[in-house]
Amino acid sequence: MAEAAGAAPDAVEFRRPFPALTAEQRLHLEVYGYVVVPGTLSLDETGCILEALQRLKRDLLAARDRSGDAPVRVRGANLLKEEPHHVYLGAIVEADPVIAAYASHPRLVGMAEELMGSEARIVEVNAHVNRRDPDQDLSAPATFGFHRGTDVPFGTHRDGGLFHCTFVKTLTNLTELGPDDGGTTVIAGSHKLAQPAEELIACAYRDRSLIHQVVAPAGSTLLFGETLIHATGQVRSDRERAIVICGYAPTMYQSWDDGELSDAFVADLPDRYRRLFLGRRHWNRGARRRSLADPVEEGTFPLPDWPAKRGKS
Ligand SMILES: O=C(O)CCC(=O)C(=O)O
Repeated sequence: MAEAAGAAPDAVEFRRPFPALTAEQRLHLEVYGYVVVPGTLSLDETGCILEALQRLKRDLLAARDRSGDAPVRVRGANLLKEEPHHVYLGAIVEADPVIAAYASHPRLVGMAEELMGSEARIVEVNAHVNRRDPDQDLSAPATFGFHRGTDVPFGTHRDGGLFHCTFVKTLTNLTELGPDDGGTTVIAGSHKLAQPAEELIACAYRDRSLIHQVVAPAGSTLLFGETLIHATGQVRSDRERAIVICGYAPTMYQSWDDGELSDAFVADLPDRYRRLFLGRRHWNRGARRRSLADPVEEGTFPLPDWPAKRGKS
């Protein structure tokens, strides 16, 4: 049976906007493979998530100090990288209610679905807190850990003349990002290019105008599809950078986070969030289609309250 275009097929609907991007934002995404949307979080929301991450980081480092070399988990989260200047926190979705709220933020989910061209489920939630690397020679031309999370032939399709990618991320900076503050770097336009990543990266190092970097006020979200070649930027200032990341994929895909949701968290999930958090054993992709002539769905979609109460929208 044909799928309906546009509308979410959810019976008990988790309300999110569609289209969630303005036509200009969608066009930017089409051309460069990424878009930065300012003000997705209010100052208060940004501050709450930052506090939650700092608390989690402290608790994880304290647990690691107690455990010696044994791997640690705190409220489901783990340490994916731990260096004096860079802590990478994994599987953080249950670590604080405000992080689960971030992953289910209606506008961010709507933005991800628009780029995916399908209904979304959460596949990973993590965060980076980093500072300048004391071993880096800042007078040399910067190099980055460029990578992509899926390949162009397998991970992308076109629909209605627009580019879509099955693996999508929202990266929200919780601290201000000026030009020296290590915002994410990307190779603009690489989201559509099936050439080997090494060749594209070598070209971009020869012509650095191809490397774009996020410079944005705190509470802004970088949206991209994982075929876009990207990397953590180089912090040159004295400021600490903190970003929270949610990865989304179609509902029939698996989670690739290195953690399992706890039974208690799953038992408490209201029906309207089950597909977003748990996916679905069904191959209907819940198509999402727009054209550039469709206006953005306006409206205020704040960070939801969490724990999400049953019956509340
Ligand atoms: O740290 C960043 O800005 C980029 C994070 C990243 O590379 C990723 O999520 O795959």
